[in-house]
Amino acid sequence: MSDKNDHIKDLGRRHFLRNSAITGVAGASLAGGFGAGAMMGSRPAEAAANNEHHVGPGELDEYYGFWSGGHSGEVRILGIPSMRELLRIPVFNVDSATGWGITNESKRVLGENAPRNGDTHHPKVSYTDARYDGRYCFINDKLNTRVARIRLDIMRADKIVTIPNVQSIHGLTLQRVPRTERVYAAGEMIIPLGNNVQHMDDPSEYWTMMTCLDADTMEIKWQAIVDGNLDNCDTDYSEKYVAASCYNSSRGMTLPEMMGPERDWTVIFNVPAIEQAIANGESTTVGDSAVPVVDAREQAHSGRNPFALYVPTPRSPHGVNTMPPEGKYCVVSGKLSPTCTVIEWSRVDAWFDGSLDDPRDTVVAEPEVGLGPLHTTFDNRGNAYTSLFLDSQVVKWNVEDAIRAYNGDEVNYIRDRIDVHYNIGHIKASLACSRDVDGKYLAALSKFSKDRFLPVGPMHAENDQLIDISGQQMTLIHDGPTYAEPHDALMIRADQLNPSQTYTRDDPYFAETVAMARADGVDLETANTVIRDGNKVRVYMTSVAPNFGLTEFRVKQGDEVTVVVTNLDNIADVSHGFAMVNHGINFEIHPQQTSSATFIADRPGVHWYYCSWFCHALHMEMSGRMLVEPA
Ligand code: K7E
Ligand code: CUA
Repeated sequence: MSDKNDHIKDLGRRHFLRNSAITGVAGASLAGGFGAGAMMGSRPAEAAANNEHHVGPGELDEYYGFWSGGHSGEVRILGIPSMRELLRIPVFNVDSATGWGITNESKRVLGENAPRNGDTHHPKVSYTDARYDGRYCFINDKLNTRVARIRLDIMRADKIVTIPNVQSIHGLTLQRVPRTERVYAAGEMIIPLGNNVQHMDDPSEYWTMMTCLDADTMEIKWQAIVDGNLDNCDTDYSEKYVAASCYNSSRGMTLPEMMGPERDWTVIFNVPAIEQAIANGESTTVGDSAVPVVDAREQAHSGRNPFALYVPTPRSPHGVNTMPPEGKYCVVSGKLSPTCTVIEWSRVDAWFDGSLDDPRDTVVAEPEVGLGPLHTTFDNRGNAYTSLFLDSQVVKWNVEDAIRAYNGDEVNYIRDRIDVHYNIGHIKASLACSRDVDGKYLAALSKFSKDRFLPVGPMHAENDQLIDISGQQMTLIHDGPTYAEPHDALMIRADQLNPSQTYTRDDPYFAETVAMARADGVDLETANTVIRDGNKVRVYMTSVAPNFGLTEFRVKQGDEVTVVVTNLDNIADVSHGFAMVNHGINFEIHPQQTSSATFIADRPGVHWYYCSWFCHALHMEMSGRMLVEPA
């Protein structure tokens, strides 16, 4: 498809954003200071010549990919390597196809008055012994300061928690061993403690916190007050630490103020020390919240801070990623510095136990990798891969060689570079956040697609690219247009997930609806009946393709009507939908599921309902009438 002229054109376009970004944001100092390795030329990306990665019609993918949906508020599942989109899991948004945000079951998870949009960034799948166990996916909402848990058997969120005392949850990460018992959520924006209006005009009193949730109950265990804005975070491969990058260590309110310092820091929280202090009663609370809070700010401690280690890190650092399979190092990507900072976890132990004094002595390498390093991922051969936002490249570098170079050896740690299209953010190699890291595929989530796809108006597709990293050189094998704006992704092996094919009748997702029926004396599997309770009317019906158990029901104008549908079909993929015309009601009822929605019958007359999921040759005929008598 491409010829030499296309390539020249491509070079002209790809450097546009890089140059404007350097002059516009980072200033002159950012362009300087490159080692010879960093200047090594890159190969333009070419599509793989052969089709060994092609997944043919009817063939199944090797990996599940979990994609954040960004400001669509959802999480998506892709098949890898085909990059076929398999599912969208609505989380913080409203979804008409499934009825998420419309059904009573989803409203119980979302909260009746909670916002119905979100900004999802960092999906994380739960672990047992640092391996994916396929139980849950956790996801943050940067927009409305929430964390959600998605059950991976039914692919629906079952808990959504609003985090108190902070604004904006950005980084999200999980305890890896012995299993995921804790979820860490990094608060980004700084505000006065308790958002106390007395300090509104005094930014020196603005702070944020790291939050720890119990992964089993989704209750908040504790929060730790910290200096500077928290960005991304990751844990080690023990139960001890969570590290977060911090930008805006100067706690500025404007961009020039935020850009001030040459170094910000990586802050590493000592979880056992924090939890011991709380057990000893050495915590406080903030505002109306009952969550135990410890003070991990530097100025709160006269001697060594027992809760947090602040490692000076250049400059507005962004991604934080622990290197598999043993979790020996943590790589912090420099964003406005052309470097990555490599921290050795055992030296973090040494700092907390007092045998190391200078926080910078936890750093064992600081390779120069290119312009705008945002996130780093890994293969199983000791190599790191860093996304370079400004260079629009992925750079592959060897971690042990970078350590040798830091110690003064003449060694080129850069292994390869590949162009991506364009201005990449997150990057993730297959299984790279787990012990099972296998070094086969790398997803590169590019923020701009410009000329890679047919134009569709001012809003262009994003471009999720797939790169084969199994060889010495990286090979681009797929461009995948995607709807705005995925931030992060991860890949787990297909055998590490075992989703349900149908619901079970005792699923807790609709247990409250079942309890409501029981209180009404209704057996959901047999009854097709209408229960009146004052001006509240509960309509119970079954569905079996192609019939609803009730083809009509009668209510009075102004009644609050709750329709409860139980799908008795027991064959995988035979789903029904219940759609009430002109009432904004549509929801899914999958095999053996019970779903319900409540609305006001505010207009007299005939109102048709119909099945909205294609289920049968007589699907169009699967319908009924709500007859509303005038008040
Ligand atoms: Cu780099 Cu929110 Cu993970 Cu976007 S963040 S890129
Ligand atoms: Cu039931 Cu379509």
